[in-house]
Amino acid sequence: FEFNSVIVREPSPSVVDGLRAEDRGSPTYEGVKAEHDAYVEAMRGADANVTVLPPLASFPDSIFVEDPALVFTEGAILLRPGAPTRVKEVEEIAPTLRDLFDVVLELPAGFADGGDVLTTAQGVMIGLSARTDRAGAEALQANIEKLGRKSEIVATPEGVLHFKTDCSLLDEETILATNRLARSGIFKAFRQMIIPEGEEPAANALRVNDVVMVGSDFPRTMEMLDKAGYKVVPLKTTEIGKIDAGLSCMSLRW
Ligand code: CIR
Repeated sequence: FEFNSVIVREPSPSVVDGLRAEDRGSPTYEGVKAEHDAYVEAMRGADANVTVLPPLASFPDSIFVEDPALVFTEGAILLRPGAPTRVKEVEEIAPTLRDLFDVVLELPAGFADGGDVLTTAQGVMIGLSARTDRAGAEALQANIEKLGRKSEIVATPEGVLHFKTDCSLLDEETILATNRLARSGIFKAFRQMIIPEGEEPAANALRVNDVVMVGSDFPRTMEMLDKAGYKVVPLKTTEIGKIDAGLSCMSLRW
């Protein structure tokens, strides 16, 4: 959770057409832009150097730069998003990663979204989902090993978009998770904080240096983290939430 550098991409007006599993109404471009602007400010406030990429009108979901690539201090891995409309986002972000990283690996097989990958000090967890298949997860494991890290393949709860939709890292030994994911027992090596019932989308929080960014629509989660001593930065996620996104989705961090 200690990061010097962050990449984000400005939303395009086409973001209103972003993918969603269930239609709860489209977000407005102005609303997404305001949430994104506040996010970039929060990143700078957390002492990260932010590279802001230009909007891509032909890719409505390209604001969610976490999905087409995975980055570590040791190098970057270009992924293959499991949603057909998102596959070519990889070509769009690749030149930036080749500029910024000495080592850039490619996924030789399968599909994998960065939203399914949780990096912890113990190792990298790769969640199988509708976007990340076993071939992609195994190819990703091989690449992660080349970068000198350990990884394991785990399950994402049924009907949940990404593994990290339901969990985030709070510090070296603590995971914030929904009850449905925590129940599976995969976080037994960690201390767990469980999301209060009804606030499940708050599980996609984001620790960056000394702050934890949390969706401001989730007061009970914010209070729980605040009481536990975390420095909570509330950020509005109402509009991006309509297209199944949360706070980790909008950046690559290393
Ligand atoms: C999608 O369905 O791909 C986007 N509408 C949301 C992506 C959210 N990304 C993430 O959780 N890493």
